[in-house]
Amino acid sequence: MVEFFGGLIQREARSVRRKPSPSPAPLQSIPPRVRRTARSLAVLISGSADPAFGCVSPALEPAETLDGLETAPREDAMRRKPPRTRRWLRALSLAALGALVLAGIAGAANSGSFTDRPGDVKLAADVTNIDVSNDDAGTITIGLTFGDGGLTPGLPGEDLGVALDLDQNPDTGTVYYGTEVGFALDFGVSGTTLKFERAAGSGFASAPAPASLQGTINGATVTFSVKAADLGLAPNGGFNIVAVSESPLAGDLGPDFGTFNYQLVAGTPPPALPPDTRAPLDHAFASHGAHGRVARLAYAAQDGRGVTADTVRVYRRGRLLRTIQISLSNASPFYVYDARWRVPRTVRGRLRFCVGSVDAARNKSNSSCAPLVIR
Ligand SMILES: [Ca+2]
Ligand SMILES: [Ca+2]
Ligand SMILES: [Ca+2]
Repeated sequence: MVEFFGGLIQREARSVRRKPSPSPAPLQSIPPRVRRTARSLAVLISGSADPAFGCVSPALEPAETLDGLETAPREDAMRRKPPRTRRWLRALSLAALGALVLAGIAGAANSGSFTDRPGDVKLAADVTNIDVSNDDAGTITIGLTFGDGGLTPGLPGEDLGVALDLDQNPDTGTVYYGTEVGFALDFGVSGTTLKFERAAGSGFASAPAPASLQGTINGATVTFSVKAADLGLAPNGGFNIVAVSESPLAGDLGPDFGTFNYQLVAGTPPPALPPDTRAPLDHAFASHGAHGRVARLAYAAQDGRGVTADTVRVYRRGRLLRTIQISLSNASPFYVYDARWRVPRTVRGRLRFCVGSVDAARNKSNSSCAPLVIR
């Protein structure tokens, strides 16, 4: 079992409608899929050998209230085809360039600023800015700034950090957008620790931290620094980054969907993606409901590129009771989603449901099944 960001945290069960992703354009018209917090990260872990980065609970927006969800006619929609629910570049300074020329090495300096919406989470530290820079000595600095709307950063139980896709390939590394390493400050009751993890299979495993890795918190800013070479990055390399803020109750990702790209040398384009040959990894989680009411069937569809179409099937003994299909749309590998099913009044007892997905390249996932108890 593997943990990340302080490990397995019992989470508050609540549902929100997933906000529409700002990208890519063809998916914008697809109604949002519904997600919810993991009831327990331990569930996610125990569902497979896949270690979890952590399930970040959703960011509530005013338009995404629970009440709105409950009254929305989700079931009818589901019956048909239900929804699941800048960097700026700084040119090399002349001084740095001169130093490089003199030293004869391919070093460089650059910086970039990325933003995440302020006010999109209440019960975790609210990621607002991710500032990345690197100097000509090969040190990368990552600053995370948190807004006023969420929890104070650094409270016990919080984990604040980043995951990096070091080869800029979402199809390698973990299912969490293809990240190869993650590091975070883990704020515990007995002190703060700097955690470091590497990809192990589709998830993360604790690993010795690079000697150069440092992490500090100062007010509303968490700052990490590490030598690019210690991460295996070439002097002209780059990476994709996602910031992760977790509390025992909720979480925030920056960006909310996908990753930001950063290049050590200004103006370098990220490498072209090879064809996607990696299938999504699905997990069904034990769920429950009541007859005559809408049951929420919890699952994760984890694809490195974060786009899946899902099929959820409900069985009683060997008999198929219902098939719920979710159109191809953004699916964050950090989230647990709900498929909603209005349970017929006559159905109760121990059922079972299974989930499987395909990604945009039609790679097919495993099938994962879990108990569904209807009272
Ligand atoms: Ca935010
Ligand atoms: Ca990767
Ligand atoms: Ca894939």
